[in-house]
Amino acid sequence: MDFKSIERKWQKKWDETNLYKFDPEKIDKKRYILEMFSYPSGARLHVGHWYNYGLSDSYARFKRMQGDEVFQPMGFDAFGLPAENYAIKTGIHPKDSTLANIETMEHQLREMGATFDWDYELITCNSDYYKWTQWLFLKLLERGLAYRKNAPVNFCPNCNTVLANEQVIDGECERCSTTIEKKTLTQWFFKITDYAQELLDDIDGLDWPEKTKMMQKNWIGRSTGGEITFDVYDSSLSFTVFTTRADTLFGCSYVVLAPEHPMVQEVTTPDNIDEVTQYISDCTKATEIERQSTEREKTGVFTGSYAINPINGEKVPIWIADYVLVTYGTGAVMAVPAHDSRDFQFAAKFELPIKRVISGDGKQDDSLPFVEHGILTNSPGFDSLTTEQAKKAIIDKLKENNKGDFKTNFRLRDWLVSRQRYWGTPIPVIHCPECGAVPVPENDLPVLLPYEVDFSPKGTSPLATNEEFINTTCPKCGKPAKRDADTMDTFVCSSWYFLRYVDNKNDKEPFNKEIVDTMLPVDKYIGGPEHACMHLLYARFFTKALRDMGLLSFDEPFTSLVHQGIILGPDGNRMSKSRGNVISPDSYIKKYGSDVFRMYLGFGFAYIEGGAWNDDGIKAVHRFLERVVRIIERGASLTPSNYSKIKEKEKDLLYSRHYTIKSVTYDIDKFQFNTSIARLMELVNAMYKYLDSGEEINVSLFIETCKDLLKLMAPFTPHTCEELWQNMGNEYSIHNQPWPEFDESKLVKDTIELGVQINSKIRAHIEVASDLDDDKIKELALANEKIIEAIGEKTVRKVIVIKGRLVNIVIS
Ligand code: ANZ
Ligand code: ZN
Repeated sequence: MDFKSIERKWQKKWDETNLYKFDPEKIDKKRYILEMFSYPSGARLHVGHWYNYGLSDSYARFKRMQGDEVFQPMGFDAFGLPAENYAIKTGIHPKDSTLANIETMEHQLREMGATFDWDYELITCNSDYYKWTQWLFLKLLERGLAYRKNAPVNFCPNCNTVLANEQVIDGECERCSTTIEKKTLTQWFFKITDYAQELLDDIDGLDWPEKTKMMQKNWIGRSTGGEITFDVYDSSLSFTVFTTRADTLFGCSYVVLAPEHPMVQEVTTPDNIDEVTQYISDCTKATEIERQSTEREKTGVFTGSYAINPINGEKVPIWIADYVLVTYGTGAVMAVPAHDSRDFQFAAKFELPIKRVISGDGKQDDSLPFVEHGILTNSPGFDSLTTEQAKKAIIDKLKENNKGDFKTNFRLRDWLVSRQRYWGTPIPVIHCPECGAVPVPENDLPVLLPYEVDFSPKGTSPLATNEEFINTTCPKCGKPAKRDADTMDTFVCSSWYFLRYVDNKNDKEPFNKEIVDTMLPVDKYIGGPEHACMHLLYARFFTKALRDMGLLSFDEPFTSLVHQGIILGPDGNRMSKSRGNVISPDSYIKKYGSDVFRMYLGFGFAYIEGGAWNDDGIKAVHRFLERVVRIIERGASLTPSNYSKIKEKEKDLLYSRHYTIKSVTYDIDKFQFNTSIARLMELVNAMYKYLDSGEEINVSLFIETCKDLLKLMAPFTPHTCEELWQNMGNEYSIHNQPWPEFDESKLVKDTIELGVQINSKIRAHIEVASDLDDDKIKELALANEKIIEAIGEKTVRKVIVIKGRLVNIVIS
């Protein structure tokens, strides 16, 4: 059979008969299956696309046959840097290149023969979508969840743009590897930190990979401790430190302010001002990650001032050091060198006192900080308390004098959403010299992204160069005003698209509440693990914020999540043009057809793991499909007979059939496509064995087995199975057939094979009736020739039967 030639025919028929249209009437059976938003890149679909979309479509097809009303939409996350960078390089407008790319991608996705319902397509760079992104921005603004502040930002001088912390890898731009600079700009933020606790609490209830849940928890980074206030000696100033180890307060031998701490100038004495100023200007380059590294050589300067330890009145020096971050806690720490590694390194370098206050039961080594919990010592009034007890007792004591309190901190920061770039959703705010930042009235949405813009990088927002766009009037006072020239981070577009899919044509609101409440949460979300901490967290935040605005009534967007693995190049490295290890699916599809290619991707890799590309198995899959074609042809040509008695041989076939149904059903559900396909291959072997046994055939049994085989294969090779199904004379469409059920009673074998071990080493196999009792089994095992020989002169001490598996004979 020419697998390639039947594809178009069936795709057309599926389209014409609306086979995969989602039917909202069957809402009680809905199953929302979603692959993470795809970026319309210029190249043709690569192996990764096929792997992600092809196999998650197989899962969707399986669920459909199980009777679910599957909702599987497709769309494009169409704004973003790559298109803009491409435009800067080639002069081709981002809109033109993006829309062209989308068209090619749509076309190729259709050729895959997937069940996407294109009526629900979304394209985020179209104004009917980004109008609602702007609307949601205004809602967040209204709720105080969007705000503007001056912030030190990561600036890439090459891309000429601000980057999120996550886009900075080892101090370099994730895209172009240029060293990042710090710059202060007024930026828009979303207040995701308001939801830190709930985002953390709800993780445990999600059916997500454990590793991803752990990463997200660490990213949110809750830490409980206390805030302690130190007065500056001989001054009216005071500052507060955050600590998770209040129990070590007696061991504090100096305090540190971050170089950016607002009090630095005030506490620095005239003698020290030059040195401090020099130090601050030197340390603007390091990233936060570098600054916190224990590997890095510690740096710092003394301010000339002292602070008072509130627990014992001791005078301790105030230092400035960049290992303390202004963005975490209070931007100041109490340093306890005896019990903290970074403080220890710092104290060693600057010869500051190291005072031990936690005893480690002799476990400590004086040349190293003791960072574990233990028993307090050198802490008058608190000695012999445990770390846990003292953390509470010391804060309680400080609380009496208003010098401390309990405090929980999160690592999570507010989400910086403004980008000084062109190709994104314009921020719907107008800046008026009189009225300040004024939201664009809802009726004036969308704020259209103008087409004619000079987007070559100049270090300022490209939109500011378009006079017509930027100049407007204030909606409040009517005087001349300017539009916000920034656009939104594209993660904003992808934080709510799963809500828009279900009601994508709504022009009155972003989505209808009743529709989202019945269609969501997404039942199965499939995508790469690289999104663990950004997209997945942002989408969860949006869902919770919109819930609190009354726009929807569930708490979490994605009930169940699966990460697919990555197909690497044949050399085991990530595929990339520069490495020259990119595998294109095109030639394979041309040669074998999309069914063979899809089934091979399912068979050749463990879906969740992925692996290096290797096409050894693709011929085997092709041969397998040809074997299937032949056996179905033979089955269809058998003349029906009256013969229907179930004989021994047929029991084997029945067993194989039901065993395959059971395994495939279980395995596809777990995204274990490779093992599912291996079981299908075994079933086909069993079918040949039966047909070629030379005995009379139970035709109706055989035909039923053929039908089940095709149904079980239909999710992987949809075109081929449709064709063969028709060739057998069955009614259109195989994809509307119910998924086969297995019969547990057929899985009980009359006879079973048991391994016979001597001293735990397998020596022989015996075939016994499956209901034989243990004594008879022992007798048979001991009567086996190989066993008699192996025992030889030795004495049998014990014979143990392990039900259904083996017999172990202990000899000595
Ligand atoms: C005294 C102390 C003694 C500390 C000790 C630790 C061990 P997590 O768990 O990450 O929340 N710290 C607080 N604010 C900081 C900042 N802005 N920059 C750098 N370090 C900061 O860590 C909390 C601990 O990190 C705090 O507890 C503080 O050092 C430090 F034996 O206070 B600790
Ligand atoms: Zn105004």
